[in-house]
Amino acid sequence: MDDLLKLERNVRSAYAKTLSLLASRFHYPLPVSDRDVPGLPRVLFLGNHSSGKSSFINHIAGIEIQKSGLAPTDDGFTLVTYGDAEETLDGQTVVTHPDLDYQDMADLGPDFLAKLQYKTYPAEVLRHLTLIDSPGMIDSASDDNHRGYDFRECVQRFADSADLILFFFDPDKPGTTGEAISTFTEQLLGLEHKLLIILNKVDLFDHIRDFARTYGTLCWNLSKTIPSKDTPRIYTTYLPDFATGQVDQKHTIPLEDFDTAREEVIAEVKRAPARRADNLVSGLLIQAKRLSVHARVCHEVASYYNRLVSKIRFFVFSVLFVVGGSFWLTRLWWFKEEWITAFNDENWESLVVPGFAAGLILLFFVTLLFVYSIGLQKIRRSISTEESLDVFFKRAYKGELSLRKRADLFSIWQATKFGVLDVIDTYGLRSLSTSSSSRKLLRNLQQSIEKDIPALRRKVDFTASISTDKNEASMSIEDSNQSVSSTENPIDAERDFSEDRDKSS
Ligand SMILES: Nc1nc2c(ncn2[C@@H]2O[C@H](COP(=O)(O)OP(=O)(O)OP(=O)(O)O)[C@@H](O)[C@H]2O)c(=O)[nH]1
Ligand SMILES: [Mg+2]
Repeated sequence: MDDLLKLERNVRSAYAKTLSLLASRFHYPLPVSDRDVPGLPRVLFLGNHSSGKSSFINHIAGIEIQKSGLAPTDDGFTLVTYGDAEETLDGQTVVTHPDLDYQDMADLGPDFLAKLQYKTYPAEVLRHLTLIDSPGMIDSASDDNHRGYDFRECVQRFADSADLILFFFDPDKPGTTGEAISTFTEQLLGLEHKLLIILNKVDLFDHIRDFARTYGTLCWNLSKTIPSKDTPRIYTTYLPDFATGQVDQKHTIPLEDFDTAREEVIAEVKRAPARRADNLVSGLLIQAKRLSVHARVCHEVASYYNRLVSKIRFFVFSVLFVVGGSFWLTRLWWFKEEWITAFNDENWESLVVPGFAAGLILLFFVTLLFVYSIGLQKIRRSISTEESLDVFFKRAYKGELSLRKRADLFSIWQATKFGVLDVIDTYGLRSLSTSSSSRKLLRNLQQSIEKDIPALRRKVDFTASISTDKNEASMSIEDSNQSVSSTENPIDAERDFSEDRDKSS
C-alpha cells in the first residue's frame, strides 16, 4: 500500500513537472494537481434501489455498517472506509477535512453535503479501500430534482474518480429504470473498463425459466445502452445471508454456481489497489497525450495567426510609411508658408483647403485602421471554427498522418477539439504561447509519452502492493520518479519562457 501511495505521489509529481507548465501556457485544464491529497482506492456501488448495494458492502466489511431494506433506503452517498474506531462524519466535515481528498465535492451543493456521510470501521478488509454506497436509482428519468441535488453530476464525479464501479441489478428491475439507463448512456460512457455488472438476488428465482427471461431482458437492455459490440459479462450472484427458501424443494437453480461469481466480484473489489495503480498511470498517459495534441494544435494556430498578423501589419505600416514618406518628400511642392501665418493669425478661412485635405488624410488612416481591425476580427472568427481547427490539426500532424492512418490520433483530437475551441474563445489567440521554450516543453512531453510513462507502467506490479512483504515490491518508484521528471526542469523552462517573451516584446 505504501508503494501505491508512492506511485500516486510520483504520478502527481509527473503532472506537476512535465505537464502543468505546458498546460498553463495553453490553458489546458489538468484534472490532478500535486496539491491534492493522495486518496485510497475507491469502489463505487451503483444500481437500482433495493438491488442489494448496501447489503453487499456489509457482506464485504463483515459487519452491518449500512442500513438495508426493501423500500428505497439510501438517499445520499456514503463513504465507507477503515478507521481505528467506529465513527461517522457529516458531509460538511468530509469536504473541509485536510486529510481527506474530497475537497472538490464541496461544489456539489449543500443538499448533496447534507446527505453525504463518511463512516469508518475497524474492519481489516477496508484498510486499503473506500467503498462508496449510493442512493438507488429509480424510474423517473426526467425529474432531476427529486433528491434536492444533481444526482447525475454526483454519479459522474464519483465514477470518474473510482477505480472500480459495481452496477447492481435485481430480478425486479433488470435494466428498466430510467435513471439506470441514462447513467449508462451518459455518466458511464468511456468508463466501461472499470465497470462490473451484477445481477443480484438470483436466489429469488423459483425456476430456471424466470432466470433466463430476466437475464435475457437485462442483456437486451444493456446492449441498447452500452456502446460496445459484445454484451459485457454479467456476474449473476446473491448474498448467502439472504437466500430465500433455503432447502426449499422449489429451487431448481443450484445456488452454489452463483457463489463463484460472488467470490469473483469480491476478489475484484480487493484488487482495487492494483486497478488504482493501473488507472493512475493510464490517466497520466491519457492526459499527457491529450495535452500534447491540445498544445501542438494551439501552437500551430497561434503561429499561423501571428505570421498572418505580422504580414498584415507589415503591409499596413508599409502603406503608412509610403504615404507619409511621399507627403514628407514632396512637402516643398505642396506646402505653403502662408498656412502657418494664417494658423497663427487664426485666419480659418484661408485654411479651408489644407484643412479639408488634412481631414481626408485622417479619414484615410482611420478607415485603414478600421479595415485592419475588422480584418483581424474576421480572421480570428474564421480560425475558431471546428472545420478550420480540423485543418490545423492535420497541418500540425502532417508528418505522422502522411505515413499511416492514425485512428488513435483522430480519437484524441475528437476528445480535445472542443477544449481548444473553448480556449480560443475564452482567452483569445494572442494568449497562446509560440515561444521556443514552449516547443521545448512539448518535445519533452512527447519524450515522456514515448519513454518515461510507459517505463512507469512497466514498473508497476501491484501484486506486490497488497502483499505484506514490501521487499517483494517489484517497482522502484524513486527511479520512475526521476525518469519522469528528468525530462524537464520547470524552473529552467519558465526562465526560458520569460527570456523568449522579453526578446519578442
Ligand atoms: N433474497 C435476497 N435479498 C437480498 C439480497 N441482497 C439484499 N437483499 C435484500 O434486499 C433488500 C434491499 O437491500 P439493500 O442492501 O438495502 O439494497 P440497496 O441497493 O442498498 O437499496 P437502496 O439503498 O434503497 O438503493 C433488503 O431487504 C435486503 O435484505 C440477496 O442476495 N437475496
Ligand atoms: Mg442502500
